[in-house]
Amino acid sequence: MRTRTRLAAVSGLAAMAASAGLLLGAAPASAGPNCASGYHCVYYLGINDSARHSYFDSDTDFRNDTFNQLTSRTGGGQTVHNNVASASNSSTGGYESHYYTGVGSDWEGFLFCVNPGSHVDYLPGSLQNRASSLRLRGTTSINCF
Ligand SMILES: [Ca+2]
Repeated sequence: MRTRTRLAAVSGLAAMAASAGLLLGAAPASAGPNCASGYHCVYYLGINDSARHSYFDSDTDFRNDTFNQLTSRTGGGQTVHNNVASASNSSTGGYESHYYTGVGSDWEGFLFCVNPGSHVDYLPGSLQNRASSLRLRGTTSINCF
């Protein structure tokens, strides 16, 4: 009986070690503020005080999107196109969020990018209210927020 008990304890430890190894081996999840895991979020004004829209993938045209989350805040229901003031990146796949002034998949007019797990709360004035599309990219050498 004593031997059996000891074996159970040892295999329990092995299971714990195995699950710890799995956690370490998983791709790191990067959480930006006020943005659900896996999403690339934009805000009408500040990250914590305005309405939000969350993108799960690239989007070639912000003209058909609205700030449809946290809509009781400033900017709720407004179009996303030319109204982005802040951005947060909670990518779980390590994707950078790249924003452009152009509409369409030719990705014209690069504006700025946000690294996984990073954010920009109020873009510099010259970059505010200009984003029209979002492209998810893997790690680039471009200097992002
Ligand atoms: Ca769209």
